Amino acid sequence: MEDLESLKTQIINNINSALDIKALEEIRVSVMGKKGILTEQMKGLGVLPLEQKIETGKKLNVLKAEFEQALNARKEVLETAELNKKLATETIDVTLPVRPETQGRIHPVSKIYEEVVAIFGQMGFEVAEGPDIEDQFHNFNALNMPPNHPARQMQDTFYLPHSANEDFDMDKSYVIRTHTSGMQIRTMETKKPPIRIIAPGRTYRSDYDATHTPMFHQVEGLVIDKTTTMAHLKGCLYDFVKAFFELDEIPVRYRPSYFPFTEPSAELDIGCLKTKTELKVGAGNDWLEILGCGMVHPNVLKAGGIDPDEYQGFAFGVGLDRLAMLKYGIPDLRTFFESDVRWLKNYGFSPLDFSSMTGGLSNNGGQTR
Ligand code: 2U9
Repeated sequence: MEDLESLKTQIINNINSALDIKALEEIRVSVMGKKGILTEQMKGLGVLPLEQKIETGKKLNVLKAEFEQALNARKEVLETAELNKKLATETIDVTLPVRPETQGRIHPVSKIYEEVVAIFGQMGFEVAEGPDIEDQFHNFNALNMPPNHPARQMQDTFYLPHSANEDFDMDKSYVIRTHTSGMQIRTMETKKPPIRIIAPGRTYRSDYDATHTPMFHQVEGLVIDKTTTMAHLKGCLYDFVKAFFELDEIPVRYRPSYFPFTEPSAELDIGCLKTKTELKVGAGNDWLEILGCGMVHPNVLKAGGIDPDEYQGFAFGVGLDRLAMLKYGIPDLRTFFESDVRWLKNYGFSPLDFSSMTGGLSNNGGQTR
C-alpha cells in the first residue's frame, strides 16, 4: 500500500488545478476508472489480512468520497467559467431578420385558414374553436340528424369505441367530428343571440381519393338574430367570395340544395373559365361550386336552446382544402398531407407574409410563394 495521505494530497492538487472539463475527466479516469489508481488500490485489498483489509478499505472509501466531492466542486467552477466566457463573447441581435429568409414555409391550408379568418374577422365574426372528438348529440342529433337518419351514413363517420361496462347512451357516445357544427351548437347553448361566429378546424370522414382525405379542414359560420334573413346570407357570402378571390366583382348563383340542418338550403357557385390548364375566376361561362349554406332549421335552433319563434339565422360551410386547391392551383389533395418539403417549397408561403384585409390577403404580388 502506498502512503494514502500523500496520494490524496497529490490527486486533490491535480483536481484543483485542472484547466478544463476534459482535463478533469482525464483525472477522474486515472483515479477512479477501471484501471485507475484508487481502483487498483481497492483490488489490492483482497490479499491483505482481515483486520488490515477492513481498516484500509474504510480509508479508501473515505478517499473515494473526497475525490468525488473535489471533482464535482471543480466541475462546477469550470462550467461556470465556461458559461461566463460564452455569455461575454456570444451575442445575439434579436432585431436581425430570420436567416436564411427563404427557408420554412407556411402550408397552403394554414394560409387559407388565415385568409378566411381575416375576412370574416373584419366582418365582425368571432372565432369558435373546439374539440376534434365530439359526442353524437353535438355532431348529429342537435343538427336535425336523429339516429338512423341517412345523412349519418353519408358522412362516413369514424365512431369511437365505448366502454362495455357502461350503459350505452347514443347521445353521449363519441365520434371524431365529421364537421365543425358542434361548435355552433355549443355556442348557442352558452351565449344569447345575437350570435355571429365562425368555427374553423379539422374534420374527419373515412374517404380517400384525389379530392377527399380522411382528415380535412372546414370553416362553418353561424349568424343568429331576430331579423336575420336570406338576404343577409347572400350579401355576406358575396362579400366573402369577392374578398377571398381578391376581385371587385364575381358572377355568383345560388343553387337549391339539401342539408338536414338548414331549410331552405343552397350551394353557392361562382362564374369562371375552366380549361385543362387554367382556372380563371370571374371570367367565362362555367360554374364552380364554392360552399354550402342555408337558413338554420328550426329544430336546430331548438336543440341549441334558442326559440325559433323569436330568432332565425343563417349558416354556411366551406372546405378549406378545396379552396386552397382552387386558389393556388394545386391538383391533388393527397399531396397536402405527404409532408414532402419539395412540395412545400413549391406551394408554401413565406412566414413573413401574414394575411390581413388591409395589408393584402395572399400577398402574391412579387412575394415569395
Ligand atoms: C348549425 C347550423 C347550421 C353548416 C353548413 C354546409 C351548409 C355545407 C359543406 C361545405 C363543404 C361541408 O366541407 S364540406 O364538405 N358544408 O355545405 N354547412 S350549411 O350549417 C350549420 C351548422 C351548424 C348549428
